[in-house]
Amino acid sequence: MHEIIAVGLERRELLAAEKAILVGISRLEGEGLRSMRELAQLALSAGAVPIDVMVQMRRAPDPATYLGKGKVQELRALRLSADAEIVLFDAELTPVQVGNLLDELDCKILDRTELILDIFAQHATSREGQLQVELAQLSYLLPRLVGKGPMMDRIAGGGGGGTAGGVGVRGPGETKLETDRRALRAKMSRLKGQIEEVRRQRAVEHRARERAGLPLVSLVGYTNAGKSALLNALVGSEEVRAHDRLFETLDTTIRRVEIQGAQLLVSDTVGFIHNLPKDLFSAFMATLEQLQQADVIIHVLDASAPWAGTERQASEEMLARLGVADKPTILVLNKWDKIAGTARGERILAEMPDGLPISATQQVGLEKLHARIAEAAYARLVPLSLQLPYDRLELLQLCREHGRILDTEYEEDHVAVNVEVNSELVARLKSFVVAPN
Ligand SMILES: Nc1nc2c(ncn2[C@@H]2O[C@H](COP(=O)(O)OP(=O)(O)OP(=O)(O)O)[C@@H](O)[C@H]2O)c(=O)[nH]1
Ligand SMILES: [Mg+2]
Repeated sequence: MHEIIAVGLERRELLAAEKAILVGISRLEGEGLRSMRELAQLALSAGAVPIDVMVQMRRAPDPATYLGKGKVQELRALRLSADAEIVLFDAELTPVQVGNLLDELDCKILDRTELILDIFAQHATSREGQLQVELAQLSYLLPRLVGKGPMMDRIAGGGGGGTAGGVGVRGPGETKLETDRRALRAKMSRLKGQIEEVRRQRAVEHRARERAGLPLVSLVGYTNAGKSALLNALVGSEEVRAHDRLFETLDTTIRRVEIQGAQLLVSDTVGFIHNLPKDLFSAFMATLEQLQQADVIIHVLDASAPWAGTERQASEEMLARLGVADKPTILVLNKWDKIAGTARGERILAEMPDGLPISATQQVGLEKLHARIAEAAYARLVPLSLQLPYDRLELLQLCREHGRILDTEYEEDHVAVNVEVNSELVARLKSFVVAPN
């Protein structure tokens, strides 16, 4: 646990953070390790410090109390002696379980979905992102509004954003008063209307981009894999926040990049996670829809993660659900600097021979990646040899915008160029094409 604490939070945040106990169940010895470790990372990303872990071996959760009765008493004692402010459950709890656990533990409790929702609420910066998160929070809350009062108190109050009040209180504002489901539904449909409005706006921007006719390369992958770091490496700047926290990026960023003499667009998107809560999936479907426009997908994998194979699989499942599994995809094995020359590195290479080892932060392997990107992005371009008269040089600019220029030679009465361009441009250039000899 110490290792995770050390990387996750800065000292200032550490001092202010709430102390959390993590709780899960597991069917086999050691089986829950990956999941509990991820829960610890989620806790840190939300601003809580995990101080203890309790995993009970059992086949299925207890319908009334999630853990068995005796274990709940043990948890209560642990909570008191460790002076923890919050208990985090590695599951989606039912309203009944929540009610009983609140009675027993007498402290704030959150389940995995609420924790993820809380991180999203903290990290959403765009108007659309904030609206989507609020909608997802309300969708999660609505079916849970049955009888038990505390559910409301757990999510209501913070009014969005900020750190006041601690983990799990950045719920939608006002809900405390709106104790009736009808009011919630009305609020949800208002939110949907607002989201529609923002999306219409974005569609306009999108068309503007399409007019530029540049190929779009989209970075996707598990949260914390290094997508934003790779975007920065490709752009050659530090524009996008890359941070060792889950769901650092929520809003899509698109940057123009020049790769091997060609202009293209690269987009960074929200990361994937195992068992993404259903409500968040539909909320972020919209943000991820732009993947359908991608010409090339770069699947960024943290090859140094102990569960890299599982993370790869989770991401591939997401890509399939989004209907983009058939697009040309480049698998990059990122953070290679951490495992180069190790047995694990060898194993990953053997398991994923299609993967390209790189390090986004150490700038290793990027040239090979450039070549792969250019190859994939320009597979659909048509090669032409042209002779352009000096009074038609504006066509060069057009070729640059809708393809790439391979070489140019300035002759006495014309410029001889070899280009690769979008098929739509071929007709306009027809009269300048030189027959290949
Ligand atoms: N050692 C090493 N660390 C890396 C590399 N690439 C990224 N990182 C680190 O991994 C962490 C996560 O990187 P991000 O770029 O924020 O990851 P992301 O995929 O954008 O994550 P989300 O936005 O949360 O989905 C940061 O602390 C990066 O500095 C790499 O090649 N090597
Ligand atoms: Mg990111």
